[in-house]
Amino acid sequence: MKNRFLSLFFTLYGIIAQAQQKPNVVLIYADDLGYGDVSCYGATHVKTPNIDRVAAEGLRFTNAHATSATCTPSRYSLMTGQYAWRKTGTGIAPGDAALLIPTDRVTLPGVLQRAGYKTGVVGKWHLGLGPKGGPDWNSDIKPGPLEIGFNYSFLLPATGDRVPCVYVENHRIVGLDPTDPVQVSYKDPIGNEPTGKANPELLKMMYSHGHDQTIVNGVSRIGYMSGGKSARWVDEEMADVLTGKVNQFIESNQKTSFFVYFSTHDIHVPRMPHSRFVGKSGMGPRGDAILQLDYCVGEVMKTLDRLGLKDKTMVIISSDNGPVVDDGYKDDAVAKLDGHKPAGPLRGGKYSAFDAGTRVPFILRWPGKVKAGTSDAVLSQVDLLASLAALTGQKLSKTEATDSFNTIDSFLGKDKKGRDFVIEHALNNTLSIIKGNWKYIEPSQGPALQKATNTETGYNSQPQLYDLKTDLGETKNLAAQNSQILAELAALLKSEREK
Ligand code: NG6
Ligand code: CA
Repeated sequence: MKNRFLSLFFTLYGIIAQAQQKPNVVLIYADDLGYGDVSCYGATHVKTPNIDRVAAEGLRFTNAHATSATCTPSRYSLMTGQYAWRKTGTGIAPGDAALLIPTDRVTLPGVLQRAGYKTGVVGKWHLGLGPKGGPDWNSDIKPGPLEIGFNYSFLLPATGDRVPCVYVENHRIVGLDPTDPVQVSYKDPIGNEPTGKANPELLKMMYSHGHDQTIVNGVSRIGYMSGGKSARWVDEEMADVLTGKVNQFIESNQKTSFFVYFSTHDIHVPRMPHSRFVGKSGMGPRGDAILQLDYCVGEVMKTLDRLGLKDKTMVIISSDNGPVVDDGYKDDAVAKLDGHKPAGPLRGGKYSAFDAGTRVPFILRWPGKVKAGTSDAVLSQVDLLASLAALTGQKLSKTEATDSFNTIDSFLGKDKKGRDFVIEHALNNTLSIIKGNWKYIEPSQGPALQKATNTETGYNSQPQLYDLKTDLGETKNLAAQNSQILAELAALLKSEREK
C-alpha cells in the first residue's frame, strides 16, 4: 500500500515537473546587431564562431522581431509585454530619465521571480532610473531593476554614448568617492570639464554627429557630467567587466533556477573594443566589436559548460534593433564595410520602418528539449514574457502584459508558424504590420533618408504594401494593385492600435 502510494506520488510529481519546466534562461541581448552581422545569418566578412555554435546546437529563427527599431521602446516591450508605442515617453531615453516601467506592472523578470528564479540584469539598461525628475546619482538610485523584478543589477544606466559613464550596481554607483559627487545634465553644461565641441584635440575618436558634449575616457558623449572621476568606466574594458559579472551571477546562482539578462554594450557606439580585438576583423571598430561580442558569448557558454549547466539552460541570443553603420562617431565603419551587409537581404536599418529596423537575429538553444535547425516561425520579442510565464507555470491575469502572447511552442520549435501577425515600430512612430507574406507600412511624414546615419527610413506619405515572400528587400510597393489586402491590414493595425 505504502509503496503504491509512493510510486503514484512520484509519477504525479514527474508529470507536474514536466509540465512546469524551469530551465535557467540566459538572454544575451546585443545592441544594434543587424540581421546580416553574424556568420550564421550569412555574414562572410566577419566570423562569429561562438554565436554560430549556439545556433548550430539550437534553433535559428529567420523571422523574429524586436518590437521597435530603437533601444528603449524595444526593451520596454521586452520587459513589460506591452508595446512601448502605447505609452508616451518611451522613446530613446536620455541618461537622466526616471524609471519608465511602473513598479506595479508585471515584468519578464518579475514573472520568473514568481516562478522561483533568481533574476539578474547586467549591461545596458536605457529604461530610466529613479523617481520622477530622475535619480540622485550620489545616494540610493531607485526605483530601478530591483524594484521591477530583478534580484541583482549591474548597469550602464543608459547607453555607452550617454552620461553618466559609470556602472551602477544594485542601488549605487560602483567606486564612487563621496567627496567627488556625480552631476549630470542633458540641458546646460555642468562643471568645467572639456567637451568634444570645445576640445576636439583631446579626443581618441572624433564624433560625426551629435556626441560633442562631456569627454570621458577620450570620447565625447551625449550629455554633460562632472565628478565621479574614480567611478568612470573604461570603454575598452567594458565587455570583459560585463561578461565577468554575468559569469559571477551564474556561478553564484548555479544551485537554483536563474534568469540572466545580459544586455551587451556591443555593438553600439562608441565602438571601443579591447586591444585584443582591435584590427582583427579588418572592418574597423564595428567589425572588431562584433568579434568582441562573439567572444563574450563564448565566455558565457564556457561557464555553463564548466558548471554542468548546459542542458538545464535555455540560451537566447538576439538584438534590440537593426544595424547602423555611422551612428555618430568617425570610426571608419563606413569606409571599411568592404561589401559587408549589416542587414543581410533586408532594407533599411536601425530607426527605420523597413524590415531591417526590427527583424533581428534570434537564436534559442536548449539541448535535449529543442531540436536544432532553423525556423521561419513569426516571432516577436514581446511574447517572451507570456511564453516564459507559460513554460514556468505562471498565470497572467487578463489585464497583465496584454500584448504578449504565449507562443512558447514556436520558441521551442514545435510550432513552425508562429504569431498571426507582427507589429513593427519605427523611430518616428510609424507602425507596420506583417501578416502572412504581406507587410503594410502605414503612411507617415518624414524624410525617406535619414542623412546623418544614411538610413532608408521607409517613411512615405503613401501607404506601402510589400510581398515579403517574393520581395524581402521591400522594393516593389504593391499597394495600388492589392487594395483589398491593403485595407485588411490597415484595419487590423488600426484595431490593434486602439486596443
Ligand atoms: C541617437 C544617437 C545615437 C544612439 C541612439 C540610441 C545622436 C546624434 N544619435 O539619438 O548615437 O545613441 O540615439 O541608440 O545623438 S539606441 O540603440 O540606444 O536606441
Ligand atoms: Ca539599440
